[in-house]
Amino acid sequence: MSGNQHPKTEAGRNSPSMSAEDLARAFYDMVLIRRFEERAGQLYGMGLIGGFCHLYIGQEAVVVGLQMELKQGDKIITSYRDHGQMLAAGMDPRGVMAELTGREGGYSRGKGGSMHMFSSEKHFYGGHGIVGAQVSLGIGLAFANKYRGTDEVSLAYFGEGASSQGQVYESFNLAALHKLPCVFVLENNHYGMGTSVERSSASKELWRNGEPWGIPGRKVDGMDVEAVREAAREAITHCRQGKGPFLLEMATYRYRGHSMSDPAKYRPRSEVDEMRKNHDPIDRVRKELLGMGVDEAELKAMEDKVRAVVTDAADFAQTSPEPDPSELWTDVLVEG
Ligand SMILES: Cc1ncc(C[n+]2csc(CCOP(=O)(O)OP(=O)(O)O)c2C)c(N)n1
Ligand SMILES: [Mg+2]
Repeated sequence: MSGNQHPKTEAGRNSPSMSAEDLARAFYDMVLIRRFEERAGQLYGMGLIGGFCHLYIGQEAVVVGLQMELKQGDKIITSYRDHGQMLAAGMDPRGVMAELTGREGGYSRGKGGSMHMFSSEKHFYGGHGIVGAQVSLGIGLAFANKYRGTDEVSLAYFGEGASSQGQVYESFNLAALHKLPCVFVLENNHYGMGTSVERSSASKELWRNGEPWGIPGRKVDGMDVEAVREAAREAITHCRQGKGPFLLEMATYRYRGHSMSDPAKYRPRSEVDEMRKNHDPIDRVRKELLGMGVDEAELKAMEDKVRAVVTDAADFAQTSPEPDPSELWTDVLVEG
């Protein structure tokens, strides 16, 4: 298994492996997700966002590193913890934020909310609230790639909690049987709601969960965007070459609660603080860029730009009108 051939991945890679230009791009994209999510949290607190809302803060390096290896036409599908994927795919922060506030300018015209947004233009297929369901849909997307004779790949993101769902294994079987170009991205943030992975999974090496079907796997430090990108290259190349699926276990961490209501009693505050202080993916890249001689002012300029983008998105999300009541009758039925 290729996981055994990469003993360095969890312990750390030879750094830096990206150019300053690429690192700066990753920095910008991660800061955008972080600030967007912080603002969404504020709007939620102000009562402007209703329903479920799951923030991606802490996990930014996973999606940004993977996205850097994708090309036009590659497809992405994920769970309800989906804002980071949307922004990394290049969806408009205005449309995403306005969907959160339930406004007309949102991606689903205010009718889907946090968990139900799509963009066929950016090949983003949601946003799914049923734990594990997106994995089966993800291999469907991969099947379409193959059926159409393209070399496009599909990324199916899911959590370590979802990784114990039966349909994930059915998907592994079909994907391996038909050699579907699907990268299974298992985001191990160590908790499924309030249950730690130690308490929910008998398998302790999740990257090996595809072994019975011959699916190669690799464990990756998901707090390190460069390590993520390196692993993404290997997995995506494997899929593009028609060799079938690949499983990446991303060791990551969410700083905030599972959703906006979370008792936070299942882990000590010190554990969260330790991750924030010593393993933050944005701090890591900031240090690397400064070490490469990039000016502090350049980083500040990028952060200012992000702030402006997020403020603009939040303003739009509060001024875009609420959907007209007649919208209740649109997009609910597709006539055959
Ligand atoms: C089929 C199904 N079972 C249970 C739930 C309730 N539920 C919502 S999120 C969640 C935890 C999933 O954890 P994980 O897969 O680790 O993803 P994370 O939230 O950490 O990103 C559960 C059990 C659900 N939405 N769907
Ligand atoms: Mg989890």
